Amino acid sequence: MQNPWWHSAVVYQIYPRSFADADGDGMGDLRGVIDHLDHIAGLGVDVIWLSPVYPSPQDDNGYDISDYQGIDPVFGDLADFDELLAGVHARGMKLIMDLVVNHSSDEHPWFAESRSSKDNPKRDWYWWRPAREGMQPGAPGAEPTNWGAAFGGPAWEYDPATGEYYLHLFSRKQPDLNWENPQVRAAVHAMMNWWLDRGVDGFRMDVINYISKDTALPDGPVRPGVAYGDGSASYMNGPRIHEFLHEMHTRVFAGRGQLLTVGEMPGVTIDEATLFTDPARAEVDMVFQFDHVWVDRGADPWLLQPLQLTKLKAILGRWQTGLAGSGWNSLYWNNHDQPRVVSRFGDDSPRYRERSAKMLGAVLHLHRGTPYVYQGEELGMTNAPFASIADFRDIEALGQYAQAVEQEGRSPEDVLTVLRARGRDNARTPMQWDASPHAGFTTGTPWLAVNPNYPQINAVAAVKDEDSVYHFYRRLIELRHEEPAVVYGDFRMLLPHDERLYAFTRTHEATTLLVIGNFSGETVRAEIDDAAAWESAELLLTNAAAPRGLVLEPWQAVVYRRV
Ligand code: TEU
Repeated sequence: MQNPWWHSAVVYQIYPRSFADADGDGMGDLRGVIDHLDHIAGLGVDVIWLSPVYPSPQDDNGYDISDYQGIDPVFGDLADFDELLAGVHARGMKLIMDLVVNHSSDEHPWFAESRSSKDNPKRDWYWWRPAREGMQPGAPGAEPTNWGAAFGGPAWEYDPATGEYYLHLFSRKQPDLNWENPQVRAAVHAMMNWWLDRGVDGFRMDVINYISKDTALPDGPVRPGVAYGDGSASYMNGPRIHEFLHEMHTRVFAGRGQLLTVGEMPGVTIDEATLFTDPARAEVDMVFQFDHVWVDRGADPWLLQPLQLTKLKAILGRWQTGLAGSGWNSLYWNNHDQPRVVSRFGDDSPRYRERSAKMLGAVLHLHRGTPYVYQGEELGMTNAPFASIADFRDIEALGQYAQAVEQEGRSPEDVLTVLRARGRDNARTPMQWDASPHAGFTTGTPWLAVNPNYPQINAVAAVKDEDSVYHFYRRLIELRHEEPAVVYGDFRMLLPHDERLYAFTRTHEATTLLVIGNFSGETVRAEIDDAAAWESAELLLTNAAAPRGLVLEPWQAVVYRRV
């Protein structure tokens, strides 16, 4: 079988709300994206993934959709969308859309019908349940299960009109769709086909491994100090998930060719991912796994864990080996849900910000899989200085803060410390285009404050400077397109017990690449086998002066090639 085109592709994610605001309302829009397409094309990426732009009450910044076949007026209209798609295609790139169908908005007409009465034909399109046996409907603790929602509070909302509860794994404005109902699946398939017919090139599928639930809906385990139970065993990789994804493939993707599908799958295991991405099973092309971004998450969610490099390497190494035979990895440090990687795993101080951002880029991009670049990552954008909870806008940060502080008695300072380090708004501060007010993102008032470091960190400065993070990412992407060993080389982890160096080789036919990243502020010698031969090999790429004798400067990355 011919290798799929996306094996050698790199994807760039746009979070439209924070990308570029052309009309001055403080929120990014499609015109802003159109205006900046050359910035993205200049990096050499192959695909753009657009976070949701559909009509939405914006309770979760567009991940709560009230019309799957339109564009929210905040972002523009379908004519703008068609112009954007044409602009992307004209530059030789593809565009994939976000598909958010585990849940809709509570303002979607489907849900309005569903909640209108118990015998409405769409009642069964969502998860409705009566109060817990023997409890007064609506009373505290009468929810059908003990599950907590991702954004704080219970996962069930009482609806007095019909005296029942509906399930929402995320906010109460994001009711879960009932995929058991074949009409729901058919409606989603029709909608997807409508977008593909319009010319889009695939989908990133939001929490797609949650769509199949154990219909018994049992209570989940409760951890000490936590207000609600964990229901995830009933919906992560649920009983019919493979059937639903294969059916979707058959009804939507089959015969279309040249698409890209990536399933976002919190809690997916390597064994499951092997099945999801086995081409012979026809489900999805690749998945986003979460093990490596949960590396610094401890048993207590409100205690900050420092990075343990050996653990990160063990996780990513396992995924490399696990999907080496069949299946395919996606590779990412950042997206709109994760803190900025240079602040998280690198050193965002002025001295080492650029160098560590490049090192992190090199390590990620030289793994086997399809790399994803999140807007601003190519500039080495950093976490934001949030002074207090009032500076956050994210429904997750606000909801979790309320539950932890008000219901669970956590100290506000502890919770804030974790939100500052890990909160999603770190990724959502506006894109830093230039040194003008609000970083050139908007002429109005931005919906979330621009990071005050924009006079130093911005796209104009980065594009001008040949040594910038931007140009380093451009070279990494170029290398993937030119060197088959980057795409297909077998992965071998070196120095698994080293807490400072991340080292591995990639071997394809006669070519071997050696990649070493120094995850520390110290100068470190890499004690690998065959060091002498590597020292005289071709140095393909580094982010500092060429090392002598495999001695790496703080945060240095080196890539050598031997043929
Ligand atoms: O995120 C899924 C998810 O698991 C999130 O809970 C995420 O891991 C967490 O917020 C990290 O702190 C997807 C979207 O990417 C996210 O933006 C949405 O809020 C969520 O689904 C609901 O649609």
